[in-house]
Amino acid sequence: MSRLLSTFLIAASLLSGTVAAAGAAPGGAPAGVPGDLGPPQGEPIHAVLGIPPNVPPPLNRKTPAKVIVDLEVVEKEMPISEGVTYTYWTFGGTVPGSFIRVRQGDTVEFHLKNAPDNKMPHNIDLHGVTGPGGGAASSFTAPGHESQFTFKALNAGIYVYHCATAPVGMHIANGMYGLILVEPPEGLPKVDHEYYVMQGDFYTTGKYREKGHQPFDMDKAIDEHPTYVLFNGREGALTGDNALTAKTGETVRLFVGNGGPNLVSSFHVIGEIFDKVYYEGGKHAQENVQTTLIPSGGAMMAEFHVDVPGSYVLVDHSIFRAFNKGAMGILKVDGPENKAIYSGKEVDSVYLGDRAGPNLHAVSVAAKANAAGTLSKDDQVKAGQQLFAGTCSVCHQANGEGLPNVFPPLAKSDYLAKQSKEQLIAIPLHGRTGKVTVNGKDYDSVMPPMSQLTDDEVANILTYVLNSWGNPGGQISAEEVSKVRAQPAPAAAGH
Ligand code: HEC
Ligand SMILES: [Cu+2]
Repeated sequence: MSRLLSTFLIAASLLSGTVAAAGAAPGGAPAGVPGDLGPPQGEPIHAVLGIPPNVPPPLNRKTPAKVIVDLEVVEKEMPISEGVTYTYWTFGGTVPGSFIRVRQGDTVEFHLKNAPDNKMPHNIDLHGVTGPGGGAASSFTAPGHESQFTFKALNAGIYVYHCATAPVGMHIANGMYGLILVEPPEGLPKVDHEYYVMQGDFYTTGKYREKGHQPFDMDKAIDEHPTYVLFNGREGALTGDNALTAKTGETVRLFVGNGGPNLVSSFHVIGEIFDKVYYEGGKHAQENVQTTLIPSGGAMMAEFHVDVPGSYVLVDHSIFRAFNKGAMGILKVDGPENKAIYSGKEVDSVYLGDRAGPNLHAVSVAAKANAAGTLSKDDQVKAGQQLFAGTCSVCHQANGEGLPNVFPPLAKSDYLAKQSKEQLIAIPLHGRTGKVTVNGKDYDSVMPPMSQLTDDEVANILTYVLNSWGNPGGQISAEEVSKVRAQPAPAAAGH
């Protein structure tokens, strides 16, 4: 039995006494409404809201209270990826929205404000509310207005809230979702860290990582064909300097929701096993879980202890979403090695490539320079170096030397030096198969097409390759790549 589990059982048995006592209190639970713990007691309390990935502190309250929640809808432009911006609609200025924490039996007075310079009307449907529309029916709010409604939180659990104003899918796709935790009367077992993570799928007119401002694409959304699948609304929200943290020997509780609007998440943490998962956000826990399903508009709570230092990667295990659409986060665990459990060696570079650190800075510098019309060869080389590390180095190696008999060298490659610009651009776009002789050695293998790269990414990578390791130099522009992309792929490159 895990330490966490035994702690929980002790806590539960101690606290079941408290619950019974509360039920027997004067003016206690009226008959007939399960979950009602009686009228609110004491002065009204203003809810402390959690800014993701943070969760407000445990309530440690023994009686039901009146809790006032103030939540403001803010429409604003924010980065969705390095050098890419998106106009989000938010609850509280962040995606996901502010984390709300109340106790079962609380009477919640909800104030929804729609900021005056917003363009759209909004409302809120909280899945923890018993009542029509989960509050949506009472909270339609025009820009510059405020709505108020009150509900009693009858069921303990972790619940999604979201905007439900037409077109509902669009409001959700723009980031209008968050979580509300209704603590059981006895509270949750104590842990060292609680974190707030929410998955969402995003639909932009441009490709994944295509630079500049990207508008919402309704057709892609209807086709359920996301450009990005993200934790906490932005690529890199939980990696590099933004990684979640813990120390060896500590316990962690993750509240993970899925805003959708379309995808179901196969939520997994690479290298960890969840001691407990309160699946679907409800009362029962499954133990020793590897991957748990989180439906769109659903949530779960996972508890585990960390024993071995290193980086644990949060992913949607529908794995293209992790590596090609952004659904990745990191829990960084510090502490002494525990070789009896794991021999050691970092997982970062194995799994993450360029996403391991916040190292795409040069890429956004190049994107900005490109937008301003001042892009220099040097900008391209620097951006290309970072992109090469994430895309090409796994085979051709960081120093361009390749691997004998398997991956040909790009460093001082006589084959590369002979190619026209068009031929060179076609290699990453269409891949390469068949026999090729590089520096006197024959290779007969397959390089897969990397057509997911944008025009400027291909241009920057090739400019970097041309200007590195003694190669002949030169410069390739995004326009040149775009022209080659528009041509039909050669029937079989290399034959
Ligand atoms: C999955 C492994 C893999 C990745 C990733 C990869 N390549 Fe290759 N690359 C190969 C193989 C294998 C060949 C030889 C193919 C053949 O036999 O025809 C090759 C050939 C080449 C060649 C021509 C031969 C030479 O050495 O000059 C170039 C240029 C090249 N790759 C560039 C790139 C660039 C740029 C990237 C990143 C955008 C990249 N490759 C990513 C495996 C890879
Ligand atoms: Cu809305």
